Amino acid sequence: MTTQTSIAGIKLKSYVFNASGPRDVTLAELKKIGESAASAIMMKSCTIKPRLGNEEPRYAALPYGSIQSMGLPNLGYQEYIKMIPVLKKYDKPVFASVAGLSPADFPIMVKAFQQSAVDAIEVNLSCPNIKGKPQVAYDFIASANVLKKISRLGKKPLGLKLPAYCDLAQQQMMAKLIKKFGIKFVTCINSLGNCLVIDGHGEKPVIKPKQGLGGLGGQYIKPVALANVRMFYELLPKNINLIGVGGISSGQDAFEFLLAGAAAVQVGTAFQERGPACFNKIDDQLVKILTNKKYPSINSAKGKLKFL
Ligand code: RRO
Repeated sequence: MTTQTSIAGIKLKSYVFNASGPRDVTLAELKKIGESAASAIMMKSCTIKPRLGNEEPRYAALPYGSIQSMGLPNLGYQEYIKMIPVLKKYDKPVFASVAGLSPADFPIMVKAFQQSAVDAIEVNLSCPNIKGKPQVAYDFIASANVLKKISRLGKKPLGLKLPAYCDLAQQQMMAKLIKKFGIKFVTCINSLGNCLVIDGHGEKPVIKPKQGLGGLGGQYIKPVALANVRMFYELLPKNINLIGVGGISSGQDAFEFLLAGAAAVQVGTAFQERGPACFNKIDDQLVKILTNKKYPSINSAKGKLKFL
């Protein structure tokens, strides 16, 4: 039994790969993902120019996850384009991730990746950690403006990395845009933005940027991520694939996302904390669950959540 799956027609040898963010900024880090059991290589969200990111400390591990305000540290999109031929040698799909600092940045980067050998492009509309810049996908007019600029620049599938929505009306608005602009996959969810973790002993936040506000990840946000996958599974046609991310650290977590309707999952905090061995471990555990439950494939269990 395998957990092979596909996203926007791109074949993946397993259900599990890395989320954009942790351990995927440099070529050396991306090569380690290539060597691992991750079924694809997702690159760090990039900007037009290289960025060092926010001030340290900007990441803290927590009992059930993490909080961070990295601030988009990356090498600039042109460096990632140069890496693609090297990364393609690992015989797995390579995903680019683009995060414009202004609406005009998105078409420049999407066009360049459309002309590269990358397999698909995840458009990040949900970075919570750029000072003075709101998460684009909470503003549906701004989102439509970006999607209009990027939807016809080439044939490679475009996906959206979305923030957590906590109201069905928001998911309905976004689903309309996804359908209108031909988006082929949707990744739910980015870290839960602008959370505050306080070290009561020191009477301070645990990270420095934005007075301690940062994106919460890991087990804390799994119910939010599952709900977003499920609602988009119900709102979108079945040929638009969902990728689940948020609190996946075991095969059981991955199985829950599969029941909710995810075609694949990405691992963020658990990859940061445990390193590349996590991919094989999570996928192996998922295989055991599917075998015990007599599901012969990913597709046979996808979306099969039962109701009380
Ligand atoms: O780099 C970051 O601070 C960051 C990004 Br771009 C993102 O999309 N989500 C996140 O939690 N951190």
